Amino acid sequence: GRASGGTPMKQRLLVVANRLPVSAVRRGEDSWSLDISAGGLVSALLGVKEVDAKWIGWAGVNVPDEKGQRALTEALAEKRCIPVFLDEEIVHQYYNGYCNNILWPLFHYLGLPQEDRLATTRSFQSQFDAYKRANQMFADVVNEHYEEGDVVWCHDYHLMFLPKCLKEYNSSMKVGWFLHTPFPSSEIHRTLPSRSELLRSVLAADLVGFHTYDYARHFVSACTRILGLEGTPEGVEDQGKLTRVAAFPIGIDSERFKRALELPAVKVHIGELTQRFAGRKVMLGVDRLDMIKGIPQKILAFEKFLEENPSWRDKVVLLQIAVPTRTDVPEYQKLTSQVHEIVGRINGRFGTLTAVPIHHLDRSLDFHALCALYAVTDVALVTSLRDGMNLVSYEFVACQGSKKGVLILSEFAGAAQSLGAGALLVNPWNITEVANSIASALNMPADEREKRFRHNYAHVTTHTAQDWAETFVSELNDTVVEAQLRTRQ
Ligand code: ADQ
Repeated sequence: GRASGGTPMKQRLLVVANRLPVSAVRRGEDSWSLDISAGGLVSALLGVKEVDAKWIGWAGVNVPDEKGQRALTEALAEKRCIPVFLDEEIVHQYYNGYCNNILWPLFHYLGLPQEDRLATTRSFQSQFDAYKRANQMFADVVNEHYEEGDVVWCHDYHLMFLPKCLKEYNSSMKVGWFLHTPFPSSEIHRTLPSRSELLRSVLAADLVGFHTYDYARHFVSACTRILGLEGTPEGVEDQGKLTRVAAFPIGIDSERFKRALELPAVKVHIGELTQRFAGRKVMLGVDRLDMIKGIPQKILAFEKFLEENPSWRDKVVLLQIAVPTRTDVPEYQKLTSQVHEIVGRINGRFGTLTAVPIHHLDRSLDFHALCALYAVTDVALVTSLRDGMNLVSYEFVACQGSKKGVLILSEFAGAAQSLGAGALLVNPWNITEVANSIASALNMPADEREKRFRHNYAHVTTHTAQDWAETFVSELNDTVVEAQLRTRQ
């Protein structure tokens, strides 16, 4: 469209995700302080010049009173954010329950919850009902703010029911859905009691996107085998209606990392770290503390490496930075103590009075500290058991301009498809293989490191988050136009 002045109007994009990219803290009855988190998705969309993006999602806080809701809505409006208010009960059932306890483990091949089967199957239905109710609440807010011509981009496994709700409101709405996790083999998806309803709802979208071609293929197989629909090279067809399915591998804003490394404060920090670990090679792990990241397996592999390579014991250090997430879920608490126990045992076994082999931190680092750490690292260890993409591997590569360190990467991370030729790929379940890869990485000659780095660096700097967002949005526009042409024929 065009504004009255004749200047082209930007297309409006409504980005719908479970969480808004802000953290909100209540300061008084009607005052809020907001902190925008500059995560990947935010910087990706800031970079897309042709669209005017607004965010719709949950602010992560319970606001039971109307006055507080009004004040938060106003404060968020300045940040181009629109809140969806979810009460505690629905957060418990929808977010902690259906999303994090059922879909997240299932999509990462960890299966459905096994303990207390009866209780699980009984609560399963109520959790799925809450999931649908929550998705409907997101749809209500989208519908309220939707204007003709807007593009609506739904994100992730929290909102698989959303495309259907949106199309029920308005069948001409342009709706895209993107999954940030893997989509598992259809044999895994088949075990989900609500398997068909979720697939049908996602198929209501015009465009469905995944990180890799394999995930897209799994999704199409699930639709053909479970729903009996027809898979075509373009996507999935249901009675003449095509849902386009494709791979859109995400990237990072690599320039932001390069710029950070030029800052005086970051350079000082790099100098300090270099001095602190002088004479030792630095190995690094940065993960959310989640089962899927394979943190215990990684640390056990490092132990095996120390065991078999005594000459390396005082020449290498592993820094494992693990941000706690979902801390109210018992499984995550168990994982934390398990990791602490293993780290303690290994430090007791191989530490000396002046040095320990593993530094484990249970917290997140600010962006500049993270960049400095990436820059001084000799070997990064990404050993996810499953991971949609894994951006840590990209961020590490973006910061290695001078060091040209080695990336050890799980073959079960989506990033293995893009960085596989430059990384040392491993099966994270095979502790011996990972230990051997650590030895190869530490002993790798400079020319081979350089060659591998060049490959990865070229990829990370040319496949950015901005390209990803632009490609998805323009493909969504094209898909809708093609569909209109087809129906007119
Ligand atoms: P995540 O599972 O969160 O994302 P990842 O892609 O690695 O995994 O992104 C994590 C982000 O958090 C990175 O930007 C990283 O810098 C940051 N981070 C992690 N630990 C940190 C720490 N200790 N301190 C500071 N920052 C930390 C999901 C999917 C992925 C997919 C992304 C994007 O699980 O597979 O790549 O979405 O689609």
